[in-house]
Amino acid sequence: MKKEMVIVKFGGSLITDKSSDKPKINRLHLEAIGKILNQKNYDLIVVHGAGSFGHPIAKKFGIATGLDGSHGQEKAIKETREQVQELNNILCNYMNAEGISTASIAPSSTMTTNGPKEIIDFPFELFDRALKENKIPVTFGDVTQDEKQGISILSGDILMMELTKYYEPLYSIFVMDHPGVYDGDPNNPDSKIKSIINIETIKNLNSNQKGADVTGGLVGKIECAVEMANYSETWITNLDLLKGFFDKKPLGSKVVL
Ligand code: IP8
Repeated sequence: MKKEMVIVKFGGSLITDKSSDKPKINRLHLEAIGKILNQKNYDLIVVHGAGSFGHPIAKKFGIATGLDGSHGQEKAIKETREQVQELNNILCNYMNAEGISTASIAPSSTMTTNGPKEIIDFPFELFDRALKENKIPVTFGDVTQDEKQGISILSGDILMMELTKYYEPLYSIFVMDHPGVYDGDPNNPDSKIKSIINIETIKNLNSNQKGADVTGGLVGKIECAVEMANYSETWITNLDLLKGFFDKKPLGSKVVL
């Protein structure tokens, strides 16, 4: 019997120390991910963000707004690609250490974009092939060749959206460093996780949880997630709650239309 599918994105704020201006991993979370993903009941696709691998340098050299022709930016593009690839290697190694086979799919060498929100000819065949070989495809936010602006930053959130539209998985899950979206300031102990969120939630987001980064932070994520809710049960949750999804006990903030 064909297995049901789950697509998971690990946010950069979860797998790295996002407050660091240099690449720095969160080893405890990476170890935990390897252990949680070691299950046999579902086909999985993994996407991850960049956190401190990618965002600081991309911001400094204005990579999100396209090529500026400077030598400095050219070097920074190369370095950003190396950093996100390195993070991908690290995550795959933690998964491999648990006996999970992975197939890394780097957007910078397999995808072209038309602006940061549109992928031209998404290479689904690479994902299908990996799944057929019983490997988990692992893709990530990256710097792509871009038809409109020369280069673009393709967020893992856009990858999540395209993969979800195509595969229509049982669950599409954004795993963050918080157990969902708060109804107020995440630093205020009285704030509670909203069990249901929709596009209106964006209007009332607390500025402390918007988390502006080069790809739009939580606002961009919720926009993608609402679109995804047309195709899959879509959630924002944290690592502690992720295990429950594999027992069909989802928890966190459910995204609805
Ligand atoms: O963290 C960003 O991906 P995201 C990728 O998924 C780069 O938005 C290169 C900053």
